Amino acid sequence: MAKKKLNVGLIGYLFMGKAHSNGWRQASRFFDLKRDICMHTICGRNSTAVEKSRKQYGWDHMETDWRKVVANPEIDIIDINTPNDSHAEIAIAAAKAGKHILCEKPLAMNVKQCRQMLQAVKKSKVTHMICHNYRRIPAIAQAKKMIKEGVLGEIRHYHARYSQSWLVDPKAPRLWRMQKQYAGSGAHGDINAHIIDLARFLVGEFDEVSGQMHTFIKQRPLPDNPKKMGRVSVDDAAQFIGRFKNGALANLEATRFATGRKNHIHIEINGAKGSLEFNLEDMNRLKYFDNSVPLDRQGFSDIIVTQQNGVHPYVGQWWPPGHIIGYEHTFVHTIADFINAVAEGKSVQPTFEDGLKNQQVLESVEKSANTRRWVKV
Ligand code: SOE
Repeated sequence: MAKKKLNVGLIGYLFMGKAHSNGWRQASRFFDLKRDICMHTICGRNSTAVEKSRKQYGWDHMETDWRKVVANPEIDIIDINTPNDSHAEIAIAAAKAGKHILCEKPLAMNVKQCRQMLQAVKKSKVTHMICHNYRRIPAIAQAKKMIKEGVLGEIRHYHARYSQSWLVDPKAPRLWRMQKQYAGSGAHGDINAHIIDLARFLVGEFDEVSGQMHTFIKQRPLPDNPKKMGRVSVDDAAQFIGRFKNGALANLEATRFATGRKNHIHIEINGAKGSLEFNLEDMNRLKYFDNSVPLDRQGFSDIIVTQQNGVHPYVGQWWPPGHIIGYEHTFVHTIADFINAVAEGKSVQPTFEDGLKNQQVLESVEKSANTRRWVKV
């Protein structure tokens, strides 16, 4: 019997719209899905650009008004890839219309909006997921498995840095990501959000934080009129230390000014029995230090996370051992798990509750930076 198909409406067609379109296209080709996916409608404000994306990414229909996609009874799933200030409005309307929702990070502009979104999806009993795609990097999923098995013992340190350099050039235009009214925050909500999510995924919940946020370049050329300058109203970099509820210590930094680092996540987790190290620029490897190895042969082993038959997570669905995968595969993994959760009426992490908890950490750091004191999350 043919599997019931799920019609998807994608809101937002730029970078994340492209990454998610690839995910919707590839998921059924590499994973056993419990439902067929129909790439029904792609939506964005610029009709010429959206039509070009519709053709290129392979969507059946295009729309310029997200409200029409949400109101369309044919649509089962709404995938939100718009600037942060519209996430809440779209998600709450989609939940009220009974749509299952995948939403890009950060979930919303603030904790208040996150609570409203969570309340709406719980009331509608729809499946809800925030797209923290890095949880589904095979090496990260492998790290989670090893930590869960107790391989590291009691965790003492989570040290993570997410570093980019796309704003080092003062001539880089002032996009929506640099305007508080559209983005909520800068590097903090955009990329600290990712390493905060991985901290919660791999180590546990935050208890208290102390942070600082900084804007290096305070004026930038406007995108549509480079002769005019506009104020940058968000952080270029955000750092914080913290304590987890389980006693581990946290040290996180997100920056768009790490000259030379294009999209670099470095994570090191130190436990009583061993350590793990991960580098997104070398994302198929996981470094592992086993403290039980005799002293004369100790060292970080270099696990290439590409084994098949479930030995390593996700990666076996693609190619034989050693044939590595990339950034775009993490969206395919996320969407495959989301579709199967929708099909089974189950919850799939990270949920909007994870998005709310992430926002609580983000806001606590911002409060600490503004008051220059420790803040309980
Ligand atoms: C920009 O910093 C960005 O596109 C983030 O918004 C994404 O979440 C990250 O995966 C890549 O960089």
